Amino acid sequence: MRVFLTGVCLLALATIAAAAPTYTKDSADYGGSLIKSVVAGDLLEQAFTTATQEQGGFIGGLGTPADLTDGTWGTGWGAGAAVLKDYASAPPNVSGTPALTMRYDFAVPQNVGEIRVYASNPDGYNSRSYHNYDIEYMVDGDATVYTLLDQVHSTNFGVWNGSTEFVERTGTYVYDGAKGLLIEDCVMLRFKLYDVGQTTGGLWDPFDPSDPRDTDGNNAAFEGPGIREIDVIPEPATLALLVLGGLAVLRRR
Ligand SMILES: [Ca+2]
Ligand SMILES: [Ca+2]
Ligand SMILES: [Ca+2]
Repeated sequence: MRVFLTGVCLLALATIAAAAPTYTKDSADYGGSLIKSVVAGDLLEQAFTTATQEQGGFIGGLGTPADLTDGTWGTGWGAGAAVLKDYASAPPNVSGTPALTMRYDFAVPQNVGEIRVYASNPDGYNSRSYHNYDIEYMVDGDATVYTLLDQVHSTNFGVWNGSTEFVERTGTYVYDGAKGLLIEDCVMLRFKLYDVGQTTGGLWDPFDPSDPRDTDGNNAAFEGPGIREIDVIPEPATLALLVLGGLAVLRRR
């Protein structure tokens, strides 16, 4: 019996050890809905978070850093939405240059449960509906910058919007299913968001064919995504404590 239980424990440990960040791809056509909706009041909207635009930017008049974390999807290309700059990886820049790099610092370490990014193009089928990004992070008491995931992309590279699929909006949901906890004691998150396509409708990676990171044989994507929001959701246990804390406050009144 002891051998059996030890085996079960080892299996459980192996399962835990095998846990790793992964993500779900989501998309919907005009009139449709994504599985998840933009969240207001998540960790990127707390007062103690500092947002820094480290590199890149937006198409003039079509976005600011605030639009990425304002808790709204936005209407058309108005407030709440942000179109990232085109031609980020084109000469004189190098292959793989992000269209925008945003860094968020937490004054108080946070337990992150899930990260979500959403994009859409309200004007018709093309690559601005897609998105592609890297996530880096730091934890409390450690100066190392870790990579959580690279090239989180909303559909497969090479898919063509308006022919192989018809998509107005996309979402990616990053999580660690085995633990329910994605990053413990997180003090910094960095998002490197890339251009996603060309003037028609494909999703391309941001690397030239000469770049060893190239996956699709196409030149670097040069059309920016229409980002709607970046949500960072607390892990469920933290969320439960927040709810319990809120209930305790209510009871005291
Ligand atoms: Ca939000
Ligand atoms: Ca928004
Ligand atoms: Ca490529």
